[in-house]
Amino acid sequence: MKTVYTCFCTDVIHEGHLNILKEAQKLGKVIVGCLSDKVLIRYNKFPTIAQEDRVKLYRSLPGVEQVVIQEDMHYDDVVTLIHPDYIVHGDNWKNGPESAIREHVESLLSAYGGQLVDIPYTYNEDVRKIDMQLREKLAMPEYRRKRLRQLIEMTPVVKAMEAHSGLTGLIVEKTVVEHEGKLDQFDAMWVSSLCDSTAKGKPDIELVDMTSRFRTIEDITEVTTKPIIFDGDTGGLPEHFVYTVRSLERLGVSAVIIEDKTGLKKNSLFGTEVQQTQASIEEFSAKIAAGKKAQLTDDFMIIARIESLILERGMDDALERAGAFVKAGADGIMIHSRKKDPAEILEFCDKFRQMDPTTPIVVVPTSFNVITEEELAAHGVNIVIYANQLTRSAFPAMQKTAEDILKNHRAKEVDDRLMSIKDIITLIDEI
Ligand code: SPV
Ligand code: MG
Repeated sequence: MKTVYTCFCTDVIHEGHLNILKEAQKLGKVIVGCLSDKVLIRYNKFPTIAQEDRVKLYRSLPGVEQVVIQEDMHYDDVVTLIHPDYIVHGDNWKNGPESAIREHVESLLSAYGGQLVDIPYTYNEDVRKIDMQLREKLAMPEYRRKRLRQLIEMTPVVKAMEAHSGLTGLIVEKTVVEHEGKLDQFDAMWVSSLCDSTAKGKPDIELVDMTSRFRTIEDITEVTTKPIIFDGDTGGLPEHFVYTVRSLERLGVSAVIIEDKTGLKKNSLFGTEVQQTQASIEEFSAKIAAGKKAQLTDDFMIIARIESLILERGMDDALERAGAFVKAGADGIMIHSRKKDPAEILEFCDKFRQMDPTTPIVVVPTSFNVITEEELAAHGVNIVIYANQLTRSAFPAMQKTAEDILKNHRAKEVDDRLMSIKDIITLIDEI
């Protein structure tokens, strides 16, 4: 009896999966792989049911002899373990980033004469509906909100990218790359005060009011499913912050980061070039505690951002604040720096981890951009935020196009570097 292996990465079984199983059974005894949570989040959709429940689901399907967990995007381990005569998969992986995985499978099989069988992918109205229902489930506030905490548990480092509109949200949602044979994508979105304000042509001084900031969140949540970390600036008055917490929870936001500044807030990247005042430990701790008391769900996170390094108050002050803010109830600590050298960030992380091994650490490597996510994770960082790079890449491109049309009195010269109208209209999902 021949052995057939197929790997599933779905929470709902539809006609397409049953068809794959039916075809696989014709070839031999069928072993189904359940792609582990860790791999699923890098590769495909976020799981809406637990890994154990997916295993149970696959085991209950007709003709399935055995279910194994596939712990890597690539099939090396399962091939070594099972040595299947056939690997069966829907033929949709022939195109796009997943084709790199398929090529690797081909090379593994060819080493011992195994065979790859591509089954025509089933796509009909029922399958489309199931896909849409899964997406909708992921987009709902109760699912989206808890997803950041889940990700912190599931992945060594959560990667968040800035979004300030439906379109930038879609870029963060949909961008998947294949690099050196592995697929990757962003885990979460950062709704930056700098970029949200800049998109509205306003300075980053808490001038754009919360109603407007919530509108931005809604534009993003309408078209995406990934979790949101909201830049709450100073959080405002504690009496106002408690309402912000409730609104953010209701919108399905996973976390708010508030910074320990008081008075007129200016962007941190100005550092000491402008007048900025740090809140006292007592004042800021009281704000965190008020927010935590107001929060209704267990999922939501209030993350305290420490500005001591930005304002050149020293490492000891930063660490003292971190300890105090965690004591006040903060669910995470963001440490910021505007130095190019990541040394002070790493020193903070190492020292903080000695006193607190678990509270999540968040960093924003805009200035210290030489360091990689992996290096940061090795120093205990849990969340890396790319805070403004989409805005900063779009702005010069738009400015150059405007200048060139003015110079040429027509748009022909710029056309080659523009996205086609067809591409832009197909970027947006139709319901
Ligand atoms: C933002 O993106 O608005 C931030 C991060 O607060 S920073 O601009 O680095 O202060
Ligand atoms: Mg900000």
